[in-house]
Amino acid sequence: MTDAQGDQRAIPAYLMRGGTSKGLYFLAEHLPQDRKQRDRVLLAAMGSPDVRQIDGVGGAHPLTSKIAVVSKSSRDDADVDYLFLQVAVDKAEVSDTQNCGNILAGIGPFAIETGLVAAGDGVTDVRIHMVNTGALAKARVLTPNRRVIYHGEARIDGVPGSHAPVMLDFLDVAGSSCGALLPTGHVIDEIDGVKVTLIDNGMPVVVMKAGDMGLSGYESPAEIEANASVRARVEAIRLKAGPMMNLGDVTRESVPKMTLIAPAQHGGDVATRTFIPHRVHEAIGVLGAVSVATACALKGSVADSGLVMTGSKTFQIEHPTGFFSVEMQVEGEGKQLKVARSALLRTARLLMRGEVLVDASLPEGTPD
Ligand code: NQM
Repeated sequence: MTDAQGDQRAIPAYLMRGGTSKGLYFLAEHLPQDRKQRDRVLLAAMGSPDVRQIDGVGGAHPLTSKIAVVSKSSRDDADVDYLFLQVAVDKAEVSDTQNCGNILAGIGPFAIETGLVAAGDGVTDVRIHMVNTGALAKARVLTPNRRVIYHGEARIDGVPGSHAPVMLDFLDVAGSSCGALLPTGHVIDEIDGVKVTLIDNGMPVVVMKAGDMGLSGYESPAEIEANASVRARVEAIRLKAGPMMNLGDVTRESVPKMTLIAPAQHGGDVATRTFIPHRVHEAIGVLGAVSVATACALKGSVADSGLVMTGSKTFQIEHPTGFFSVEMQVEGEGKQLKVARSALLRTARLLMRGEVLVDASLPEGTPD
């Protein structure tokens, strides 16, 4: 139940960093079930639409304007259901078309903190049903003395300092948005004269060479965002890729993501700059990195690493603020490539817990 505080409504919420993103985490029962009403509440909580999100808790960037809605799972093979919602910053839009592996990193700790999952002594595995795509993930959370800890020695690029590790394992994310790992059935397609690999290993991504856009691929996100002609060409390719990837008209959608690749500069496997899809990521999304790593393992793709993949390999994806490591286990090659598993390390931290306040005229939550 949510409480009215004078003319404001107080809704229990946690503010958490998940990987390199940040957002509000809610128990589903504290939000209206009706989608339109829920979205009105979330827009108000984040302060959208407004480029500064000044009247809400959003951070004025897509990476800090994110929502997790969590409940006990309806599935036998999962502990919790996690619905991810992207709240647009400058538009009154809330989208459930994409998943988010960064916010996913906070789901295990949140589920334990809120009592949805009982903490084990030492380590707790939380099985997460990712409602947006129907896929499953497993998060391994450190729980010495049956308490979540956040401090530790794990470092991820894009986040200062070190924290407790959250290991994420994906078993069945291939084709989870587009119906197939290679939605067009091809390893390479051509759009507007540019060779692209259209791939979905948990996130629909268009992989293409930065050189084909007239870029080195080592520019900063700000430099790329300032280049109006590159932005327009990338967006034109994205709009054509959407229907080819079984995503329909993607004009108002946050997928597919657009990853420009270049030869690795710092000893990794590939350098990346990723449009998500209009701002350029300061790093790279989690499932976005998994999809790019898969393209690297895919013989004949635009990102083909030239390595003969047998069993498992850890791919080092370079991005504007460092590296993203993805451990992949694959079988077969080219169009026959099958992904057995992908795993990676994230960290998360509970930043604040309490109530987020919205206008009391906005709808109330609906307890089960
Ligand atoms: O790809 C940004 C992020 C993401 C998504 C985006 C993500 C993922 O960094 O799984 O994590 O691509 O919108 O949070």
